[in-house]
Amino acid sequence: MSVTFEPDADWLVYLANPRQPEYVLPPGAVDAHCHVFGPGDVFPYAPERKYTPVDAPKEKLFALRDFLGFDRNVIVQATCHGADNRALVDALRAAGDKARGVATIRPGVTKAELAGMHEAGVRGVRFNFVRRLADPKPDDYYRGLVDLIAEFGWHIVIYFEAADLAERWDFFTSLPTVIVVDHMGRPDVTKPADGPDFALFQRLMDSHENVWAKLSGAERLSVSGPPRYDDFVPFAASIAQRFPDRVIWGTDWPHPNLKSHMPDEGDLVDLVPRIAPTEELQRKLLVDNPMRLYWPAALRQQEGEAS
Ligand code: 0GY
Repeated sequence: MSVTFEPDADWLVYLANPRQPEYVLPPGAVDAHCHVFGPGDVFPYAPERKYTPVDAPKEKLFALRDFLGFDRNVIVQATCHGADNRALVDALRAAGDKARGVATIRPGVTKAELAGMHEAGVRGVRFNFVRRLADPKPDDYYRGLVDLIAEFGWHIVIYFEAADLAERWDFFTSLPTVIVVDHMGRPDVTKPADGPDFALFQRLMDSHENVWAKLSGAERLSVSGPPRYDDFVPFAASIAQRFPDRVIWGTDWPHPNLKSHMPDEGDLVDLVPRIAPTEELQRKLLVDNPMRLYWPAALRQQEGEAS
């Protein structure tokens, strides 16, 4: 029997009809941070979830991908599905080679389960330290998971609040894989982008070549708000220009847990040329870097054909 879920009363729903961005995405662009939710009657939300969303099924994500002009998606397991990755895997299988995934796993996951996820397109795990979304665990818990994924060559995505960085510094900097930091570690964008708070995050990237950043989350970090998200831009632009080979970008669709407004993805895509002002930076951010991380074989093939 299927279960019906009632979304949170204050849940904001993604726009049905975003506008076409003015910025034209380069061929092969990857939306490297987005989610699928449910549908809950097919893929039930996790009992331990901290929020219940409105369904955001794969068909809507794929339609948005095509409308905006992206070629590919990286779908990140959202906390409302806990470590039940069935909705993610279903979306990956339906997308064919057009999507890769980042899963959530727990101790006890079997090698066969990991292999099945790998075969579907999972290439990373996400450790979520944001307390309103998950219950963060001691470092050793995550170290056990790192051991489990080693043989699959997966990387690690970490999501944390700016204040967690100092606290978990030793752990984050000891991780052996590529580390992708969601939403640049959630800086306080009311402070200067060249000030001491954001300097710690820049130091993390500067001193650790395995650390990458997602220059996403304008709609959840900005205080100045839509449509231009002016206060977000200097933060993302500084990282894009300083670490051009270790940045990726995503829409963050369907934008879980926003309370102030629901963004128009056309506005978000139009941030790209302000973050990455040259064609070369844009190509790295949207194509080369995510391809290197998630589709290395396809990238090698393209490069072989071009030479
Ligand atoms: C995001 C951000 C959020 C939610 C999640 O997994 C999640 O539930 O990541 C958030 O509420 O900040 O990247 O989707």
